Amino acid sequence: MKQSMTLIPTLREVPADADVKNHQLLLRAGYIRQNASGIYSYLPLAKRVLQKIEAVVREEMDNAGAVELLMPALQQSELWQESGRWSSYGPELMRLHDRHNREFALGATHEEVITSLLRDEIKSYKKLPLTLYQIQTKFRDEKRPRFGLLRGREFIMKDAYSFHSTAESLDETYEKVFTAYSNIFSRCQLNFRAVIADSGAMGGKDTHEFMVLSDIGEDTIAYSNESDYAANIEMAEVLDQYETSSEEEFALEKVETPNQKTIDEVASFLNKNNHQCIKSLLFKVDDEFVLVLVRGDHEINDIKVKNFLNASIVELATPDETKEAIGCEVGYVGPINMKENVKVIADHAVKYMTNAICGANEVGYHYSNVSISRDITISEFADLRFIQIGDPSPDGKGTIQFAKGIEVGHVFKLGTRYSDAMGGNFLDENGRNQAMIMGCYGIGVSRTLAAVAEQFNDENGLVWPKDLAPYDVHLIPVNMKDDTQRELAEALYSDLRSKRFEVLLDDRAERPGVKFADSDLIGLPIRITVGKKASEGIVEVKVRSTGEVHEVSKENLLETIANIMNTIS
Ligand code: 9G3
Repeated sequence: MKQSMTLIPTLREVPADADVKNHQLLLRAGYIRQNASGIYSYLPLAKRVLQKIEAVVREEMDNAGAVELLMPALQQSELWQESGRWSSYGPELMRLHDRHNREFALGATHEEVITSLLRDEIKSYKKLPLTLYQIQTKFRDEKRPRFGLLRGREFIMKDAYSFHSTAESLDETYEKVFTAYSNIFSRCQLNFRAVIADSGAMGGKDTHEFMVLSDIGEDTIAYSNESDYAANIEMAEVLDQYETSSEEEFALEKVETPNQKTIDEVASFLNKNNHQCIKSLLFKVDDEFVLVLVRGDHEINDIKVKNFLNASIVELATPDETKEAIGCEVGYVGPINMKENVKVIADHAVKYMTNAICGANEVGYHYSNVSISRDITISEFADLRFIQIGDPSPDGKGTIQFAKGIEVGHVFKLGTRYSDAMGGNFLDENGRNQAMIMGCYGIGVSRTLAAVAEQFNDENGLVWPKDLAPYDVHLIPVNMKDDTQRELAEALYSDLRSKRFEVLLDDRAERPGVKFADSDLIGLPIRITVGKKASEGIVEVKVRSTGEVHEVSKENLLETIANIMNTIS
């Protein structure tokens, strides 16, 4: 490709509203341009990188036995009414009316569409299992689009859906797709972890997120420093492993704590530590109130509360709701003599507390010397807290560290949540009507491009892994007005292309400094400079990732380029 023929609008300055590396560099190097908040054009260089990533995705998904199709982005609302999600999703689901005033959604995901397709086509277990995937633009009206392509309102996703007559068959496909994902992200040279995740609104159990480790990641990963255990912080299990204290239990005592409400305030006022206090928070769980207790130095994990109580809605009660339900304002709430209609559950760590502090359900008062077994009626103990750095890893190996992650993939065992709701049934080998068992598997393709850009750059610009770079070689004649340089460059251009290298020729009449700065920004793996020594048939070859430079005769050039491409990653 000749640069005078394409569109690579590089920028000198760092754009003001881009505050992470990948966003700044993809804008400056002329890969993307924003059309509206969270909505981008992929310019020619980005389009080529997308094609490279998609090629890797297709190869691995096809190896896993999946078959590609393409579904509509316009989805009739009736399908989402059947699954019940038309009402459960709010403004994030983009909706529109057609000319007949019928309601549609712009596809945020395709469980409804694929299930409605297959319920008409699959009648017998003999047609199962089946794994279908597509690579398509998705629409989600994110409240806060940010970080360029990392969180957009229109983005490219590979979404796959598998259909099974047995749970074992789903397990097999899940493993195959899991392996495909590991291969995909390894081939993209990404530093990723597969982490245990929460299936959220999707229902079903068993789900993993593929997280690229990055300081700008929005998710927190809890991982072991001595094993491959890794989990989304929401899901990381905390072992019920605490020391039982040998402290003598003293008599319960009501103490004045005027205007002392937070754990920190109460603990310091009573000359105690946070871990000697019981944190009592009231939650609205579906339509009842539950008082959740954790040790004062721990945080309640509402996802765990929700999963433990098998609830669909779990929200912290507002101060007013707390006052009305318990008759006392937050800050003095405690579990002792709690009202009959308020269930009390506690994190495992609370079980081991002695002579603890808790609210007295009276403004200005707390209890001290609280004995859990003597003074509190707790209906159940469970793992209800967020794991913390230094906690033992749930697999018993090592201790927990934290890292930030960018979610680039998510695989789910859905079960029959959609086939039940939408009549996705088949006749099993005994002629019985059964609901198809489903899995679904997503990769953020445009997000993966951004994650690669975030991981691969230096102070001068992007540094693409060779398998994803828009071109292999950047061929730069320093002076296009110099016949020798121009002719040698054009000869090398056709030689390289005849050997199937992808070449970007900078044939612009720009100053050398501009050409080299642009070349560093664009980040192709190899740069060939045709300069003063063109008259001797000598060119300079520079490896973008290592900075190494070689002077090479044109006779040896093709071999040199092939060797470099075989050694870099
Ligand atoms: C919506 C909107 C946003 C959404 C969803 C639906 C996330 C939604 C979860 C999934 C699950 C899997 C297939 C590929 C892999 C992920 N955000 N999810 O369902 F209407 Cl606005 O998308 N879908």
